Amino acid sequence: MSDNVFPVPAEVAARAYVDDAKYQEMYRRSVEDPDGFWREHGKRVDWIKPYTKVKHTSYDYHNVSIKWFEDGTLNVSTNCIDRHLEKRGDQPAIIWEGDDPSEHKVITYRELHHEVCKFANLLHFKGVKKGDRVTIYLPMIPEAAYAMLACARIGAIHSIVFGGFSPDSLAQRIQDCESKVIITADEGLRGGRSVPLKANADRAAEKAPVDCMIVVRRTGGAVTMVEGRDVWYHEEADRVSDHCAPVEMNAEDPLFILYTSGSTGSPKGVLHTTGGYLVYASMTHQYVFDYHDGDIYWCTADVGWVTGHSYIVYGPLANGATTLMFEGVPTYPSAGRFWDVVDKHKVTIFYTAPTAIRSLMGAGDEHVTRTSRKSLRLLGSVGEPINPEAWMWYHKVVGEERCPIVDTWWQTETGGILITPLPGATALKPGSATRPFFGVQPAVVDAEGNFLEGATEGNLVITDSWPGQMRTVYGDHERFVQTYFATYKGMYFTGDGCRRDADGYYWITGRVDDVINVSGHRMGTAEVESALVAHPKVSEAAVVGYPHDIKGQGIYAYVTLMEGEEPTDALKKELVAHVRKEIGPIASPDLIQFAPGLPKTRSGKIMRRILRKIAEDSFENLGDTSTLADPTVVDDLITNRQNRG
Ligand code: 6R9
Repeated sequence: MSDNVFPVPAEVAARAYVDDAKYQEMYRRSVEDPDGFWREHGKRVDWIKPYTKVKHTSYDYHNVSIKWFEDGTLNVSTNCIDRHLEKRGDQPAIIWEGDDPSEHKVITYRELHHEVCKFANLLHFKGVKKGDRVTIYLPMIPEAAYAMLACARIGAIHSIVFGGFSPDSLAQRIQDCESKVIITADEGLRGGRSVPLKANADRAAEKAPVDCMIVVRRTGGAVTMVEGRDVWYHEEADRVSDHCAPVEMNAEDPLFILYTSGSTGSPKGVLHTTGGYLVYASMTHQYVFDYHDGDIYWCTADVGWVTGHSYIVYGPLANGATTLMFEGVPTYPSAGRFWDVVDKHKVTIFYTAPTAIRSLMGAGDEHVTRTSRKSLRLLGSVGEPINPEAWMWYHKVVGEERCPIVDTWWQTETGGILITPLPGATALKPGSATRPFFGVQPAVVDAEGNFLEGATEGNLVITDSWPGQMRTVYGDHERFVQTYFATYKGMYFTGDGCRRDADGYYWITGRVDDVINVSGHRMGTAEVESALVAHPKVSEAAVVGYPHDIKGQGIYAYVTLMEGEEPTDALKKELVAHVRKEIGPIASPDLIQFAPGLPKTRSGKIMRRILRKIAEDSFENLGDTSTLADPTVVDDLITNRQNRG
């Protein structure tokens, strides 16, 4: 191994579920005999009617179909709660840490059962039935987990919309899945500031009417309740019983929809189902984080993203774990907040995103070193490639060289982690997600789809299904097939590029499509473009990503104005505000360049390759520009570029 390598520490190997030999053996079996492997591991969840069939999947372009455990029945909420009650009734299921450091709450499995049953009964009382869609637009409060599990208990399909999305984005997601119920809160609280969730939901509901809005009281801020439509959660929950019989679900019944950005069109409703998802989320949670009884596990994601679904709620709770849920932000009240929380709750496993690591790294080591962090034994990273500098800082300063780092590569579509180290088995290389999890068969292909062998670089595909894979795009199976199975026939295309080294380690290099990754949040450039052109002064817009020290990628927008409009700084601000309003703050352009013309081919296609280079401030080698309709536009773009150095 030529790179900087960190071998498995002896103490870590000693307590881990798998060492390298066991990994090799289990991995081999998982790909040689997937049916046998998953027949055995599917038993980790409790089934009402055990499955007899295991894997029934086809990646054939003409007939893409993915089914796992298809004749089994189960309920996700009983797997996450009821089955633990006997042994762990008094064990904390959720430790909630508020935005304000003086606020925290511990919810035992028994209390979780009580809360989820009440919420489920309330939903039932409001007419929600099996298969109905429920939109959840909540801050990071325990009620978010109760609401998810309550839906699962009665067989409703939840669709969580991140609290940072605008009313329009929320409306679009309500409409797409035809949800008739929204669960929201009066306000969210982040970094001492309130987020007007109920007011946003009201505005969304003007465009996408719902029958019922259930409002959780978080801050006590003033809201308008609409008679006949809106109810307070705390008032209604008092009226319903805390017993609720779980609904028997087929393994392939939908569990949730989660919208995610792609390279074209509006966000896609990624659909995950019940059995395979739970088996996969719980198994990866146990093995990747080497979760043992007594661990205090903290994933800092928001439940509005897939990481929150699989690794705050479903995976950990299915394993009877103690999962910490954090309402706030990494820098409030100080840049030492994460480590204060680690010390306060004696967190042993900590899972966060590179963007947070980079921003805390910039805030200075003293925020870290003033804390103890003795409880920590494992660190994790997710959401984007972690640069080796950030990895080294995380390892040295945060983990004091004692804690392995699991750099976990996966996607909303994959349901759970696909490429990752296992702490007791895998020597680490900073910046590499290392090796595939059990049952995952990655491959690297060239632009034509030819397999590239050995040490190589190309596009990352997965050649066979795993239980946590998404099943379809909600309401649009053809879009599912076209997006993931049409580029390279017979394979799942991830949209990511990667390098594989001589040791067979995978290094994810980032998206190869028109998706940008801003602070670990996926954003389709097309979405930002359509928000920009919706502004009356904008005639055309092209959006690309560019390297950003903290965010990983920043949003760079080239904007052509309508005839006669003045390109002013005030207008730039107005455009940023406009995008925030249309999509949400996470889509705010970092840099806007007014461009009298965009580089286009004679057929009118924008040459993004050129725009990317200029945004990266590396325009010496723009490649072939001979197909441009008007090559002179490029000079103007370079002269007026916004990212210098
Ligand atoms: C879980 C999640 C998925 C995209 C994915 C890739 C990037 C995620 C990564 C990573 C390098 C890692 N990504 N984890 N890149 N190393 N460990 O983030 O899902 O929001 O759907 O984003 O994020 O580009 O394709 P999602």
